[in-house]
Amino acid sequence: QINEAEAMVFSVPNYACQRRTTLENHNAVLTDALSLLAENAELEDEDGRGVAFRRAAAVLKALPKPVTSLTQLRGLPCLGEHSLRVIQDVLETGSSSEAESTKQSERFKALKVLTGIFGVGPKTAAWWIRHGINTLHQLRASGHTLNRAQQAGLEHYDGVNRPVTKAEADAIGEIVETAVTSVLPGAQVTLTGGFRRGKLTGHDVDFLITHPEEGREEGLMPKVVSWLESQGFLLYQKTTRNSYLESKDGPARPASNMDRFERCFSIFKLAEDERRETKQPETRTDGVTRLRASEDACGRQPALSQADEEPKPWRAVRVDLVVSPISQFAFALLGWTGSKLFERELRRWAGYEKTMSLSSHALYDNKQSRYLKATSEEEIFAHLGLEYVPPSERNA
Ligand code: 8DG
Ligand code: MN
Ligand code: MN
Repeated sequence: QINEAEAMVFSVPNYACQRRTTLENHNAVLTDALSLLAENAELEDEDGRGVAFRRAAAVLKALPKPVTSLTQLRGLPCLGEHSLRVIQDVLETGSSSEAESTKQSERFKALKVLTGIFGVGPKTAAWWIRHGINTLHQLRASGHTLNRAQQAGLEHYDGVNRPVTKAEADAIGEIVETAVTSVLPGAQVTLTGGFRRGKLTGHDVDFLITHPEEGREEGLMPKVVSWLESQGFLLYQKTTRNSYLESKDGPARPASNMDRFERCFSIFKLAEDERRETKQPETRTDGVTRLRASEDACGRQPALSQADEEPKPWRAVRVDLVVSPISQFAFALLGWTGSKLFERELRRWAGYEKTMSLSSHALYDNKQSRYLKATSEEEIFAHLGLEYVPPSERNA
């Protein structure tokens, strides 16, 4: 039994970018419950509520020990009434009844399945549900028109929704490296996103591409994509041109948090022999494990039907590619490393505490009316008056 009077009272700074959040989480049950409620809010297109739950979860992720009583949380930032109720429920009963009932609800399940299709957001999913579509089967049967991204998303649903391992990310990294240096020798590829933060799995693989000579990176993406396509590595790709406007005294201030780099959202075709890992039976999204043809106990060729196709010798992997000029590289690297909440908190800190505007392109000081240059992430943190937080400690 833990004596409440002896239990330590935690202290945590207000902004996630002031904290060191590693992958070691002493309060996973609490943060899983809050994260699920955040996900549900996001699926319901209620981003404000989503952020509130994400902030609360991030505070608990930063704690050095498991929470044992509510009194330890007194004075902590970002813990609203609703989040505290969820925490209390978990502390008293071992689980959150709200998170559990959300997880079981038909609407949550339908929203999750439908937004699991690449190219489908909460609004489209909600519209389909209103029209009686709750499953992939119902969607396929409905004859609804799907755009190109959604068609690819539906076709490669299992692959896109299966976690990507670090080994797979490294294999994709080698392919991207080969593609990039083939079309522009000297160009550099950097792994960003969750894998740069040390995560062992991810929902996609993120890369940032640049060249040490300013301007040499221009027009690089279409060439990289053509190379990848010619080698049969792409199942889907959509490339967006750089729309970032240069003004005479520096880059124009971006209108929103969306950046304007040349980028490519893609689905890679990764061959089994390029995955550098021990092969395991494939797990279907319905949780049924099926054996590979070679593992059929009786040595029979398994019958091919629509429901049980031959296992593929490759898997689909979501990959994001971004090209940045070297002058903006540090900002792009910081912006694409995440976590999403850490990024949001950096921008909030910059705006509210420093009267600065931070984007993946630049840092603008609104008081001095000028851009603050940086060639490393360390310099950006210094401009912001923050202690440097390495990628592995940005897992807020
Ligand atoms: P995961 O894939 O393992 O699930 O996690 P992740 O790598 O942290 O998430 P992500 O969704 O791949 O996002 C990685 C980073 O990229 C994150 O910090 C947010 C950033 N990012 C986007 N889209 C955009 C965008 O349009 N503009 C900018 N500036 N950043 C973006 O995902
Ligand atoms: Mn990612
Ligand atoms: Mn991504």
